Amino acid sequence: MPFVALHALLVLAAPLLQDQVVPPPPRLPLPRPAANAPIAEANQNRVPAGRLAKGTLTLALDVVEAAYRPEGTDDPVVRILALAEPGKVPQVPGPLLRAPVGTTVRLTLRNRSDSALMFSGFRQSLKADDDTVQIAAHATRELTIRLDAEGTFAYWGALKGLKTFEDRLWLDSQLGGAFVVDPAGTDPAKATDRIFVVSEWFHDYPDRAFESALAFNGKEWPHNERITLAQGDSVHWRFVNLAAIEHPLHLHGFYYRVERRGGQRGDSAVAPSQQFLQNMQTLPIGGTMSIAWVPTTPGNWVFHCHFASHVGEAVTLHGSPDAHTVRLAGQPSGPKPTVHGGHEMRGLVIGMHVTPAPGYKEPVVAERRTIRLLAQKKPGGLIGRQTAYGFVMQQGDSVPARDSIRIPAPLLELRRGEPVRLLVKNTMDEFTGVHWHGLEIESYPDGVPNFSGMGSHIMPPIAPGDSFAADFTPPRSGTFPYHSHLNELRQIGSGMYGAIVVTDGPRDTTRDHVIVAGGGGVPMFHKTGPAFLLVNGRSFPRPIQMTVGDTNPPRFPIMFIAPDTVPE
Ligand SMILES: [Cu+2]
Repeated sequence: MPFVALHALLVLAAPLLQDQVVPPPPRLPLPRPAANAPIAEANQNRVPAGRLAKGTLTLALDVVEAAYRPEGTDDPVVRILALAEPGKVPQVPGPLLRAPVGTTVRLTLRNRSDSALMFSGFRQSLKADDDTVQIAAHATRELTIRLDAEGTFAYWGALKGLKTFEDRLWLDSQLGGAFVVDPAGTDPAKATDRIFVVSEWFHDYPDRAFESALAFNGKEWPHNERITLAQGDSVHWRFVNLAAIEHPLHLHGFYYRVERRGGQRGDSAVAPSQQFLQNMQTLPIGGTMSIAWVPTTPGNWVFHCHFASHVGEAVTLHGSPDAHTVRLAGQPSGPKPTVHGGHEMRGLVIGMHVTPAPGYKEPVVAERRTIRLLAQKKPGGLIGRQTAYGFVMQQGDSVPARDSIRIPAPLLELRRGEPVRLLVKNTMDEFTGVHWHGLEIESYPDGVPNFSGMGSHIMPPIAPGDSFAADFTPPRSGTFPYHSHLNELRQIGSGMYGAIVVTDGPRDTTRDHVIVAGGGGVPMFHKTGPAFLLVNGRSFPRPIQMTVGDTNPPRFPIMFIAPDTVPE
């Protein structure tokens, strides 16, 4: 159902075009749960369901009417069907099925709801093609599943009669969970990996309006679990995407390897030679993925979906905190941004605290090369008279004009191992923060306002008129993006992005043709077209000159940062 997400964006886009405090979107009537419906608990997927003994996992799952609260304790509650072990609180995502390979699962599935349902994933053999299980309202089915393949799988239910996985919307959207088959001889109760299930509750209304909640393990940022990790300990995470849209999942500060990849038809190991170091991988619709990484630097870090709308207000039921209270310079006494242990991101974000190893000391650097960047706005600077947002570099003492910006932002040419200070001054009338994407640096300069840092030393949002010094030493050469990390849909979408090229030695500028593609206006998917995607700042980029037989052949460091899903 990707088209739905695009509609979501256009609804969001309209009010963002005005350069003023944006009023909260109207609250649409939400399907209310029955007064006696139990509130589902967020399932952290740490405790396997059922009873495992002598090679048999015996469990029962009931489908029940429930209430779902994806945000905080005072926030909206909506109606869902949920899965529960008998006598226990229903869970979102559904109970974790986990056992070693070779186990036989004896599952009693009871439908206590008034809806006829279909389940997928409870197939007789994990090597076989998927087979579905139909279950009438108030019926019970006894199922046997042979766990004859290792990996990360999913099971999910839907209202009977739906054609595809993506047709699930709100009532049946939280029927599903992770299904993990461990190597033979392992005890699932002792597993130290973590499992994150993505699910989306989505209700559409006339005129393309919608309400949506998008969460890892049933809760939205900032209301979800903070993960504590020890510096240097290897981390293994599994992901299951039960939402009807894919998610580019980005890890700050570190690189991960994808060890396994799967989907509704199975799960397979990625050959070690193909396990590239990466900080972003798209989790497809219905897909699974197992990643491994090592948090080598302490502090606070985020792992999040890189679609701006999936970490924004569009995917919440508009509970706390209200992202629309960001203060403007003209209203210094106005409401402060509401911050619940985090910042203005919402939705698909996992926050981590990496505790320092004994004796860890932040690097002390005597001298740094300083690069001055100004974060600025230019009213009417984009196609459609939208305000352009961007950066400009200050050379020497001459201050660039307040509305001078460049899209893409100035190329930052850094040397591997050379300490730099990126001094960002915010001349805009709104907050910002800048993230140096893919650079393995300390947490404080990483650029997530109100979260990056360690202990009580937390990076603030850069207020209008303020500056922020991001001090770091790039440890790896390559091409990296830098971009806003606040109000991403608007700020990145309107131009706050650029490339960093880190080299080991002098950069051969006669050979390098840096290509930076990104947004040229807040995404408005009902007006798709080249105007909203720019290549090197232009709808129709200039051709690159090359010479046949050149002994110094050109290279193309390429960076692409669309703020959100690209129109089809
Ligand atoms: Cu996403």
